[in-house]
Amino acid sequence: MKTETSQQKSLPNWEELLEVAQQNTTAKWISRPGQTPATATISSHLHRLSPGEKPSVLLYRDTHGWCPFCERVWFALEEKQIPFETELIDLSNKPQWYKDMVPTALVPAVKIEGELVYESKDILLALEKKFDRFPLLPIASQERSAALDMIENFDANGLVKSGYAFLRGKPANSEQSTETIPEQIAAQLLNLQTTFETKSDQLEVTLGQYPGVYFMGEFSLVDIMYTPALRRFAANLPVFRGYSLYDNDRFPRLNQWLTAINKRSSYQRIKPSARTNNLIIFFVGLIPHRLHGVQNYLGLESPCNFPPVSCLLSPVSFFNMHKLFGVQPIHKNKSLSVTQPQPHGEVESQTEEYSMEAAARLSSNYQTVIADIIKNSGIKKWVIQETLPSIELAIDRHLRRLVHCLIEGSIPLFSDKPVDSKTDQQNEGKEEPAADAAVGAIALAFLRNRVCVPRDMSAGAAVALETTIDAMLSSIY
Ligand SMILES: N[C@@H](CCC(=O)N[C@@H](CS)C(=O)NCC(=O)O)C(=O)O
Repeated sequence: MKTETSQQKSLPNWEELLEVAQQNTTAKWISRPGQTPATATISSHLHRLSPGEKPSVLLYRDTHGWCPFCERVWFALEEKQIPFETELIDLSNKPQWYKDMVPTALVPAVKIEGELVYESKDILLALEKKFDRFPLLPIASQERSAALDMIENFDANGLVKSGYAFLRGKPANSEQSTETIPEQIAAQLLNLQTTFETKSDQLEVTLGQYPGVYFMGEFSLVDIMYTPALRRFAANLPVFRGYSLYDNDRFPRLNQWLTAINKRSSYQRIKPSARTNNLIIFFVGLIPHRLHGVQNYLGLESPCNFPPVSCLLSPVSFFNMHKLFGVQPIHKNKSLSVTQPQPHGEVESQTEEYSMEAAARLSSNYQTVIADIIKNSGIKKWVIQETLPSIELAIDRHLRRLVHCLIEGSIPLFSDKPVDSKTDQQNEGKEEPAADAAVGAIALAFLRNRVCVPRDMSAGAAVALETTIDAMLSSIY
């Protein structure tokens, strides 16, 4: 990154920023006017279709991109390079037609050439049967049946259940901790940890059965089955239990596997960031069986209020939920916090493409972002109606600086104020630097913590955004 120089101080307008950013990113999103979220990622392989040809697969998945079962199907579709359309289902208010159509009423579901398939495992197998390009099951019959066994026995082996029990600090299926005395709680936690470790030892053995990093040697549906849960544990356990899977000498193969999955190119647009995975656990808490479909039950504001680049919850809901069900992050190690961006071993490479994606996402959606900051950051309480327009302009300018720096790859210094005729004319030289910095600090910190991955942008783009915001914030006063 270079430092912002005087030549770069003239701030472009939003249209100019959007144009440059869009020219430099391949990440594509479609608009969903009047819906929430107002944009959605699209299949990376739609361009394979001839003009006018409709994709043969329609994927129904959750609006916020939190569902680990949808993640499996989405991953397989990208891996097999199948062009597909997506329909987002609001799990807090499932449409009647969806409940009528899918017997379980759960996501994911797909239509393959109009034929409905539901349950993530069955969808993966159906896709495999229908689309033979880029096979995700071994060809050799013995290995194929071993892979099918592993897929079939995924739930029965108890690894995922033991991981979530350890994370919740409560035995599976219990709402209350069975213990109340600190020593007993600690003993119970140790028990849960031991069970999880024993299950993970078995996984380590399974990973060693074939040469190569993946379960079957070559990447397969078995890896896809395990990806969402294991990546969530790798992100959540350090924060909530002080327990790391990465760099854990006990699980060298699992470490190699996690690293390989994280880098797989088909996974880059799909994967949640560690930060999003932790925020989900922190805010939503863990409810057995119904991990993510719990918004209404918890009395949240309607998720329809969530703007597209934004996310999680209002501060009020945050505290209520946190008290009700949330898992507490531990503070034994001060360097760990719930918003810790990436666990060790999962640091995203910073490429220009990611910075451009973040810049494009923000500049295509800036009005919603500004409205979200004003509505939900708390800033509104401290300003009188007459000053609101100038606050809006100041936020607009801080966000354009952010996007400008993402595009330029520069480190923004707050003291180096760029010329911006729009706001400078309005303020007629009356602007107070500290007041302006206060608005910038609120807007940028709020935005950084609201981005939800992969819903709002890819994990790589979110890291580029966070890094640039952090650089801006560190020079703000
Ligand atoms: N066994 C199902 C589980 C799917 C599932 O639990 N989906 C959750 C979202 S993560 C859901 O649809 N929840 C909505 C609800 O419980 O009403 C599968 O593998 O597809």
